[in-house]
Amino acid sequence: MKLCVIGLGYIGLPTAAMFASAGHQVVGVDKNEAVLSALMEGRIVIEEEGLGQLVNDVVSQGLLSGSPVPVEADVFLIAVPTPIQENKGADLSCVIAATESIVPFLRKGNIVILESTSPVGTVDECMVPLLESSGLSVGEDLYVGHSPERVIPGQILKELVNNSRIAGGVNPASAEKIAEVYRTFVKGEIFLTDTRTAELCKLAENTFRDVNIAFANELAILCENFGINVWEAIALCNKHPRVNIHQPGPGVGGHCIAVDPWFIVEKQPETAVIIATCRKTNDSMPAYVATRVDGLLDGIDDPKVTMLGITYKPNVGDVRESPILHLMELLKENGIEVSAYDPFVSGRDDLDEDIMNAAKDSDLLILGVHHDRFRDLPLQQLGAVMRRKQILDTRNAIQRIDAERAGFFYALLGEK
Ligand code: SAJ
Repeated sequence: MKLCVIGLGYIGLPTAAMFASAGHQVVGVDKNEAVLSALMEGRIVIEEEGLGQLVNDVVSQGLLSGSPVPVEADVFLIAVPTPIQENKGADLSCVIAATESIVPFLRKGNIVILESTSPVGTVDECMVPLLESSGLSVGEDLYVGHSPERVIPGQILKELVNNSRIAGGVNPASAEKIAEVYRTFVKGEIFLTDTRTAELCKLAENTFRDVNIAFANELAILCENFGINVWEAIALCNKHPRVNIHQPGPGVGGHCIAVDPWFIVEKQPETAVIIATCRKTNDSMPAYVATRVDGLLDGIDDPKVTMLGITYKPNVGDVRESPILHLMELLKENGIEVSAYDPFVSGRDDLDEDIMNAAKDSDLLILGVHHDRFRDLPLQQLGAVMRRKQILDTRNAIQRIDAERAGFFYALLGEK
C-alpha cells in the first residue's frame, strides 16, 4: 500500500516507520522543516528507544520519505497535535488544516484515518464535511474513521505492534478497511466500532487513569491528616484481588492524562462533574506540595531548595505539562531559591548539569520524579554540601532508613 502520514511527532513518526518496515511505501508530511530535513537524512528529532535505527533503516531502503505537502496515496493517516486551549477546549486547528491539505489528493477507494486524540464527534462533524468537499462521498467513495493509539512513551515501538487497537469507522465497511490497514503490522487484536465510540474510548481510557490518580492524591492528603502512611495503606488495599488504587504524586503531567479528560468536560460540563473535579484535584497537587515545602523551610532565612527530577514521569526526558515545573514556579513566587537537576533533561537554564552543584548550600532536596537512577542517591555526599539535610519525597522513592542514616530529616508526601 502507499500511505501518506500527516504529522511526524511522537505518534506519527513511529507509526509511519512501522508501516514502512511492514513493506509499504510511506510518505511522511510535516510542516516542521527540522523534522523533514532530519528524516531525509534518516535521523529523528524526538527521543524514543529504537526509533532512530528503525527510521534510518526504512529511509535508506527508500520505504519512508518526507514531504512538506501530501501526495496521492491509498491511505491517509492524520496524527497531528490536538492541544488544549486556555479555556480547556480542544484546539482542532491542526486536524482541520491536515484534513483540508489532503482533499485535493483524495481518490475513490481511499482510506482516511484520524489517529489524533479528539473530542467525540470530531470525525463526523468536523472532518467529514471537509472530506466531502472533494466531491467524493464519505462511506462509499471514501472509507473514514478514527483509530487512537495507546502507546506509552519509552515503549512506543513495542506497544505499537503488541497493543490491541480500536478501529472506529463512519460505517462498518470503513471500520473493516481501517482494521485491514493496521493488521499489516499490528499483532494485537483490532476491535471494530463506530467513530464516536472510538473517540470516546480513547478519552475514557485516559480519564479512568486521571480519576484514579486523583483518588490516590486525595487519599494522600486524608492520610496525612489521619496520621497514616498512604503508601502503606494503598499497598495493603491493593492486596484485595479487585482493588487497584493508583499512586499519589506531586500532580499529573504529560500531554495525555492531563489533557484528555477536558475533552469530555468541554462537551458536557454539567454532567462530567467527577471528571472535572478530579482534574482540579490533580492540578492542585503542586500547590499542596508547596505548602509542605513551606513547613520544612519555616524559620530559615533566604531558603534554597533543590528539585531532583523535572520530567512529567520517570525515565523519560519529556517535560510537557510537568507538574514539577509548576511547583518550581510556585516556590520561586514564594521567594524560595530553586535549583534543579534531571539526568534526562539538558539545555535548560533552570537546570544544573551536576547534582552536587544543584545541592550546594540547599536547605531541602525535593524528590520530584522517581527516575530509577534516583533510587540510590549519593545522600552522604549531597548532605555534605547542603546547609540543611532535609528531603521531601513526593514519590515514596527514597528509603527513609537510608535518608536518616545519612543524617537527613526525611519527609514524605502522604504522611505527616
Ligand atoms: N501518575 C501518577 N500516579 C500514577 C500513575 C501516573 O501520579 O499512579 C502520573 C505520572 O507521574 C504522569 C502522569 O500521571 O505525570 C501520566 O503518566 P502515565 O503513566 O499515564 O503516562 P502517559 O501519559 O505517558 O501514558 C498514558 C497511558 N494511558 C493509560 O495508561 C490509560 C498510555 O497508554 C496512553 O497511550 C498515553 O497516556 C496517551 O498517549 O494517551
